[in-house]
Amino acid sequence: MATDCNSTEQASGTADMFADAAPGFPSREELAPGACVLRGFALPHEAALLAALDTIVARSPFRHLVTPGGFTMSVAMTNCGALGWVSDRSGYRYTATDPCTRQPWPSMPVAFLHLAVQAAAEAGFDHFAPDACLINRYVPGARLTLHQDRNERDLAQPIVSVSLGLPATFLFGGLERTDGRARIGLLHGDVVVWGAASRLRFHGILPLKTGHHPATGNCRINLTFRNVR
Ligand code: MD6
Ligand code: FE
Repeated sequence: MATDCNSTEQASGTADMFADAAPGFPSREELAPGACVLRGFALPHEAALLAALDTIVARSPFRHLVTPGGFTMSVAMTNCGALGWVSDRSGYRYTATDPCTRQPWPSMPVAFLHLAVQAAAEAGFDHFAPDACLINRYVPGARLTLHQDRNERDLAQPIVSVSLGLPATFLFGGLERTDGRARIGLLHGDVVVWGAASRLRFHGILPLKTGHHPATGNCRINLTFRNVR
């Protein structure tokens, strides 16, 4: 798919075709060195992603994890891939088995893997090899507080994050918790890739607004791909 940087120059007829996606689609927006949004990049994969998601959730259902501090997260989570991210009273970590089912996490669907590797390459990260995909489900009011993703061994590999369904506001901070934050609207099909100098930036998701999306109904789904080990 075309994702050249000059897409705002495209003929208005083409822009109209993508009026529901995002202004200027298809496009790449630089957020900071090493971080960009690929607007609408996942749209051609939408049906395959949603079908694969159903299969994963049938085996390892969404659940609300507890933070080490004892708070139940408003976002419901599951995983696919060799490793899954979990949290409980003893901390955050990656596990090879789903603590709910005591079975391995569902394997990473080919559609997920291809999208993640293509998006990373588009953003300038060759050789991305995700072995974990954290799947987040937000209903209205659910949020993700400011955090860093730092439980992965190889911080040279980026994170690829796919938004599906209802729109959300992504908070994009700096390397210190107290640094200023940009607010970035993420729509169905948008993919955020970040790594390099941005890999340890603080970030979060503001409380989801009520709405309905044809692909997901009343929720937002986020797929976050990482190389953990
Ligand atoms: C979300 N995303 O978009 C949560 N982490 O629902 C993340 O926490 C995230 O989007 C690292 C890199 C990109 C992300
Ligand atoms: Fe994160």
